[in-house]
Amino acid sequence: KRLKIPFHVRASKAKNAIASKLFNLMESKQSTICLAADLTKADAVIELADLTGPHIVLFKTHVDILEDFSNDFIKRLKELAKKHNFLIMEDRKFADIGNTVSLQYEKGIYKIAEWADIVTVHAIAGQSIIDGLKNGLQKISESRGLFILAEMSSKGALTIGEYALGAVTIAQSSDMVAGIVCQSNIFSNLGLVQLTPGVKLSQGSDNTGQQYNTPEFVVNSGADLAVVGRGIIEAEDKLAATLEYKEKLWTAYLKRISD
Ligand code: BMP
Repeated sequence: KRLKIPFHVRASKAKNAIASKLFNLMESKQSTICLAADLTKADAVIELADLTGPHIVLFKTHVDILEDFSNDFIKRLKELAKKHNFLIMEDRKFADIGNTVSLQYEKGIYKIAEWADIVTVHAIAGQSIIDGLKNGLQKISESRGLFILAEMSSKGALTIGEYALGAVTIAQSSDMVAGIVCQSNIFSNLGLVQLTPGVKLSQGSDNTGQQYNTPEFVVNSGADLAVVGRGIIEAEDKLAATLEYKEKLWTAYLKRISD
């Protein structure tokens, strides 16, 4: 049923403010792209954000792969997020006990809580990880959201069966959760966003276990937002590639809600 409901209706069902914002952004930009900016130089990430920003809704970072991370990088990225109206997700995949993730979220070099609208979280440690992350937000006044990983895209992933269902239960337990990272239609809550990685124009795999499905396939498997990384960042013309994914994903979404 969730798959048939348009994003603007689901925006009003979301308990998390960031989830609601994502649904509205998808609708207004007619884009369901979460761009995986897996580049290792700050300038290259900034350039990519400026180029693709108007056509994406979520910019996904792995700040720990940057060779020249600085506070200035965050300042520039935040400026572009405002200019082009996209949100920022640090794909940190927190996975420790509450006290540790609270420190990892708020402290250290990256101070993720200060700038990331969204972070990703493994469910392995149980429900208490969400309380830990909440602790890391005591000095933050802006809205924040979490995406809980329920299923991974890689070959042989252990995120199956009971584990995946348990992750969905955890995701539904807190209004801090904006959505679920998964490969299939495993939840029915209208107010949560399904984020699906492993997306390329043709099905296949890379040589380190990543498995790819097409835009149409992932949308029919419940993806609301599709993570595209190398499909765009390794394209000769990154803007043209972004527009092609945007169009294919949006067409599949329109077909999904109308069929
Ligand atoms: P690519 O499209 O280049 O394969 O990139 C996929 C991105 O999504 C990577 O940044 C990876 O960390 C992330 N990801 C994934 O591939 N599978 C998952 O199950 C969860 C992820 O966050």
